[in-house]
Amino acid sequence: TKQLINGNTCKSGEEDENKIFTVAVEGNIGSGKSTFLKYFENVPGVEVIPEPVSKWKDVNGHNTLDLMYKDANRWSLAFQSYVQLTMMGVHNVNCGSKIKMMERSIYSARYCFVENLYKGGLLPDVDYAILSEFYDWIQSNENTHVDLIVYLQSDPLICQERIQMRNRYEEKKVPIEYLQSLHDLHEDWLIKKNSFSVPAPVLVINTNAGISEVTKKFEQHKSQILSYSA
Ligand code: DGT
Repeated sequence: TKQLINGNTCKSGEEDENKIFTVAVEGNIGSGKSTFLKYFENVPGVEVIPEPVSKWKDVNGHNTLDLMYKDANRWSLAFQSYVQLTMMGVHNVNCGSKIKMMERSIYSARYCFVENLYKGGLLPDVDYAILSEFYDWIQSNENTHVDLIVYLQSDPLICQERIQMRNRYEEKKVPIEYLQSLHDLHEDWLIKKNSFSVPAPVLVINTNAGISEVTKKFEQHKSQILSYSA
């Protein structure tokens, strides 16, 4: 067994690593990634690896997610360095299942979140340069291969409503401008394809509707997603 970044363990070694089909689920905050992953958690042959948010909230007793939201200027470099480290860990997990589904990836951390902080003036030039060099090193030396990106596309106003409803205290003050800008960065990257390289084919699922309709859409896309890995 292998220790996962989220504290769970999973089998490794018996399956040929190359046969694992990796799906990265991308989308804005509140776009429905957790609902998507919850749906696929019970599908045979799929291993879901959640985003390491719980680690970000407890780095030796420090809640770095909260620190970042409270004072991004001060804490973005520390937070994004840790996100990059933990995401690299998730990319490296080699599960016994045929399909590995991960929430976000090292790509969206760099292309959407780091970029957003930098463009918003919350990440100084030098911190941006360090994170970028660290990211480039990982790309050259580590395996962060992804076979498919599922992009959950959602209106930023709807994301905001969902964030308000779930009421995570760290996210209480996330402004609509932040969500709009993150949305635009996802769209530039995955739809317009005019910003950063896209590491895998993209399947777009619109998640503006309510939970039951969105779950139906996930159901409809299930066989398509499973067939990609066949
Ligand atoms: P969902 O299920 O689509 O509503 O997704 P969430 O909100 O459970 O998950 P996600 O990935 O959108 O984000 C969890 C929190 O962590 C959220 O407050 C945004 C934040 N976050 C995730 N990745 C990064 C990152 O690389 N940088 C920054 N600054 N924040 C991040």
